[in-house]
Amino acid sequence: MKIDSIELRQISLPLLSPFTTSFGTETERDALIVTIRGEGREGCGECVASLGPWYSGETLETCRHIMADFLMPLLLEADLAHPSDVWELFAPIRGNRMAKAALEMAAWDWMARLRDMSLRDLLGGTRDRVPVGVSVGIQETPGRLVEVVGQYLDQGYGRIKVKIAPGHDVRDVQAVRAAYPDILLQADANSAYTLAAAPIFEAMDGENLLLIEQPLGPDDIVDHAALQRQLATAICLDESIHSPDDARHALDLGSCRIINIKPGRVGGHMQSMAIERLCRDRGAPVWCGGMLETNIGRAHNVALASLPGFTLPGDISASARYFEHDIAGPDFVLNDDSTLSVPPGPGIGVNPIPEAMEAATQGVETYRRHGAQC
Ligand code: OSB
Ligand code: MG
Repeated sequence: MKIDSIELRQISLPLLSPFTTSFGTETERDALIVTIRGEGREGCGECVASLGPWYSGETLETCRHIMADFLMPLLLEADLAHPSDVWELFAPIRGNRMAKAALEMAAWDWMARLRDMSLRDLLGGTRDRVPVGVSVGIQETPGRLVEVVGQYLDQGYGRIKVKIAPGHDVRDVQAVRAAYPDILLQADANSAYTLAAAPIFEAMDGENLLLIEQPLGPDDIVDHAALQRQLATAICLDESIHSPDDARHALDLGSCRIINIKPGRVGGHMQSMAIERLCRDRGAPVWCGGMLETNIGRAHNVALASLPGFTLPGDISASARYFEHDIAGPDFVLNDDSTLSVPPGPGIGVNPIPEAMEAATQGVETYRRHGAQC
């Protein structure tokens, strides 16, 4: 199968409410939407890098550069039999997993549509509905956090994740736990601490948390292993896991017992599936993380989370949690069992809404295959 053209569209969408983590406050989501066209079909992916290198070293600008100057020339010359070939095709380029993922995932959507299949079926997903929760940003006071959590519980979310950072940790977690003794609750530090902060995590050990996500350095697995030995609560790694090898090393070392898989962070669907398989073989639960995606990235996450190893609720909230006017639809709506339904396809099962896409667009570039008829 040959690709005729690849479009990169930079978009910006205001978030319905600001999202504060240990690395800052986001009030809008900027992203690159990738559209692959060829053989009479098109497929979309979303680059989840941010404007700045806060969560990851990649930014939207480095991704644009790596995609345009290194990855697309390979993809535009390829004759693809299956989207699982894209990861290998990109092997000569090191790192830059968010850039690779955006193109690879667009290729999965495109090729699922060429076969008139859902992405879920092409990936080998086994679920029709995926369990989800909501990730709640840092609030000004523990009281305000309890209020915001209460609003999401009222909407039907069965699992709450609270963001923590120095000054917003033990008291916040204790306040939410005291208000809601029985909910599934977890905390995400986004690498805001060092091993010297172990007492803070020991103080949370009695709060019956499902997991504590990425307490220490963004590439660390050694200190996390030391911390995990001191805690009863499971550590879950997010930032530290870039590949199936990272996942294997972390599980071997005892750095975590649970892994958050974000396809953008690990280089796309193939790498996500390899981590899911490895963790399933080891009996380690995985769940699908989120990057405040539009419905395009969300649809990819929902399809991925339908694989059997994704046994914990994902950070894949309903569309209404993020933006007023998403660039693609139909919206994802929360089912009454705190799940999202996996779209029946074709492909990811959501399509761009041209007017909304146009309104959010900051710039568009199109790259064509030599000799393509368009
Ligand atoms: O660490 O999981 C994270 C958003 C941006 C960067 C990092 C993270 C997050 C989230 C958002 O938690 C979850 C969502 O998309 O709903
Ligand atoms: Mg995280």
